[in-house]
Amino acid sequence: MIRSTKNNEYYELTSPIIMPKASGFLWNEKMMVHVNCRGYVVAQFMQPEPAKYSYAPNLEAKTFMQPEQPYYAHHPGRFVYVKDEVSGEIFSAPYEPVRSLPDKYKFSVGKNNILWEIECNDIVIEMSLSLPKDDVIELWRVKVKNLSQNKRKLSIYPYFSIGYMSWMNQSGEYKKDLQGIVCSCITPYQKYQDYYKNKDFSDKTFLLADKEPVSWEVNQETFEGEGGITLPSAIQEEVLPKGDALYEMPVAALQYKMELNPGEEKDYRFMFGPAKSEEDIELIRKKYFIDKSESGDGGSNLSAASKLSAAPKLIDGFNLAEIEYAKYIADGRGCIQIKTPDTDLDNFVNHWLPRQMYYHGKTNRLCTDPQTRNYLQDNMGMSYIKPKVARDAFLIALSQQNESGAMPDGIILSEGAKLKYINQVPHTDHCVWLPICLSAYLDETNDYQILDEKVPFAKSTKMSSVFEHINLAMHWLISDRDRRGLNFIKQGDWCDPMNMVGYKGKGISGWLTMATSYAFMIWAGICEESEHVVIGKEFLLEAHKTNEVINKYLWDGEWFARGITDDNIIFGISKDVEGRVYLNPQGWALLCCAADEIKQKKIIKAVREQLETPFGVEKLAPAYTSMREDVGRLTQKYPGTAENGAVYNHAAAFYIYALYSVGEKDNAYRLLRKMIPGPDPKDIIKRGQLPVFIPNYYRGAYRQIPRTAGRSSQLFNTGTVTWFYRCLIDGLFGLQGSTSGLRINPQLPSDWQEVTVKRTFRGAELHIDIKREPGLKTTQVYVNGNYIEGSIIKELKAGFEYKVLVKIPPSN
Ligand code: CEZ
Repeated sequence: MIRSTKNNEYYELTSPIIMPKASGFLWNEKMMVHVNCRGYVVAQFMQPEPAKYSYAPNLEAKTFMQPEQPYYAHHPGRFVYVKDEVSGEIFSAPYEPVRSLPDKYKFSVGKNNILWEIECNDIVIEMSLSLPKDDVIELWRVKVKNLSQNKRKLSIYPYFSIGYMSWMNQSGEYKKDLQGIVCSCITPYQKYQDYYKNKDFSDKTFLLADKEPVSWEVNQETFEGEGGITLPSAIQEEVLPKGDALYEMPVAALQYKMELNPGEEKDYRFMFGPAKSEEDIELIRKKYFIDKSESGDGGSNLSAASKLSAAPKLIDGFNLAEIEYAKYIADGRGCIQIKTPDTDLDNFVNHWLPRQMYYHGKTNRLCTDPQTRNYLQDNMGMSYIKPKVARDAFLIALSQQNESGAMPDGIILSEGAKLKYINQVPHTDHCVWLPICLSAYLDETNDYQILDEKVPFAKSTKMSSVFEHINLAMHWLISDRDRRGLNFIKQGDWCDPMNMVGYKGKGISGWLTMATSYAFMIWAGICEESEHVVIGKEFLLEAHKTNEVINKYLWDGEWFARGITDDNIIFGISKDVEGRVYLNPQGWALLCCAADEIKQKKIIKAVREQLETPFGVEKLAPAYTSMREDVGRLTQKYPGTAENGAVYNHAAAFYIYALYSVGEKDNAYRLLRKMIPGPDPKDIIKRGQLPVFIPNYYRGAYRQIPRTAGRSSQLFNTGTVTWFYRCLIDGLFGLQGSTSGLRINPQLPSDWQEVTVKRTFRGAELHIDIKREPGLKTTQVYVNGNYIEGSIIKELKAGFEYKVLVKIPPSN
């Protein structure tokens, strides 16, 4: 069974096998843990580059977070083996590695913690994971309960995987004074320069316990023995061998023995994470496990040992950290609380969507050089949550602009960081995101003063205003075109792996030319509002000219082409067998107004017939099944995955936003709804993902490979979420900010009669009822009972509450 709890604080799954990849994630600004329902965990922290403290059992390539993370028996995880000392029966919580099906099972994904409740043979194991707000530590609780009518003799074995830490040096041992296991390694390197770079790394991994174990084992092979990970030999003995690991693969396994009377329960707490030194680990122990209530002075004078078996109601750092973390996550609330006929949509929008946006804005996907388009779009989302964060991000990004007007492929966020991976491949689209993302910030805050902020350029002392910076970027887009007026693509645009269309310097991107036209339109609007009227008119003209070029060279008759290669081959057109129609040119042709009404109808028809699936709208179809050397790496991705024809939600969100921009409210809502798993449990199971985040894609190639279609990538790093939010604010509910106030223009799906929205806007709180009114021709807005002329609510004051009634015409 899959359901949201009454207060929507958790999404619950009551089987470990119907959705084996179902997952949740927790983060703070230094770390992220992605946890699946069976106990497997992908975790990373920043030092400042991403690093691990629980590794795979073999050497693993350092890379960015990948979609469709494969799991396997020795995949890193956090488990508790349970042995009935009388019957010898063994099971493990949450499910891996023993995989004995429990009598009862519950996986609960929360916003600031993740819970499991496992019942086997009248023994209940409850596990919970939370994080502190600032430190890199996993905070685990384990509770053991005896539900049977007789006394039970048990052993439990918390098992935290360490894995293959280093080919240069790895070891581990139990440290009595720290009451925990400490494993150490040296991050491998060969160049002497790296010694100095690595020497301050947190190369230790610790597992600290609040209660003293009866035994432990730190040597993976000794722990498993011939029994293997599913039935380790060591737990079949009376006690664990208390071994260490000496350039052997370590593990962190402890043993607790207990006799539980009927109804009795026992609690344990553990901390797992990286550290530089044992002194640091000692400090962590003090900070989190020393009871603050008793002595109020942090208890430093009392011996650690006496503190360890702490008094029942503890006020220690561990508990305070959980409370503080819950506050931190709750602080990332959005600016709308909705109540619609679609309660599952309400749950997602009110509880989960802003959380995923906050994660992006606060962590920048845990990299020190986020791709420029990701950085701008992720922080665009913060305009609705923490506008100051968005403001600072725009200024940081512009300070790394070249004096030529070009934007870099990545934004350096920490000193000494370098542009890595995809940021070493030249992409031509970064400038378009400046006005597009800034406009959402200006709509929400009206902070046009930002345009006057003086900001430097990369490697230069020259300072210019934000307005001049963006104006320069717009001129750069005009300059980076071929003789037809179409924008070059070099080795990629928004589509990263479209790397061979223009690497010879001639190929153009149809999508980017449309995005450029849209950026010009948006910039013209911002110029207009900031009294740069002449420049505004200039760019409006540029947009019109660009739309003419788009229609001249890219219209294929029923839809728009994706681009033209170095060899002047137009692709993404009806005569192509694979990659015949791409979604992005269609959506952005609507956005930049290049498509007149006839063309709008044609492209919406083409998308619906060729790209729409039960799981959303695909990025292109048919998916490529072989390399196309004048398109590139994209065509080598497995058909239906990622950019090669998946339901790539970011592209789908653009299309949905575009549908709202041309008033296609029912088409837009249908596709928006398909982006969230469910509400039908069969759909959630097919996608294999709980509706607690939007993944970057669901498998596509629906008409080619139906078996895997709809499967979630489980990758929650995606620019989709901020655009989904814009679709709600600017489209579905039409509660979009403007210089003169809040513009009311709802586009409810035809079968909705009424919704209510609590909208926080520039410090004011608006309680908005939107209702269909029989016989009404145009929308009418009443504020505190007074009819207001037009559709903009003006002079809203921060700190004030307003009751708003919006009457809308009946659906035709
Ligand atoms: O990365 C994303 C980028 O972060 O791909 C999007 C792009 O717009 C985002 O900025 C579409 O291409 O290199 C690859 O092949 C990867 O597929 C990346 O393109 C992709 C990563 O999977 C992260 O999703």
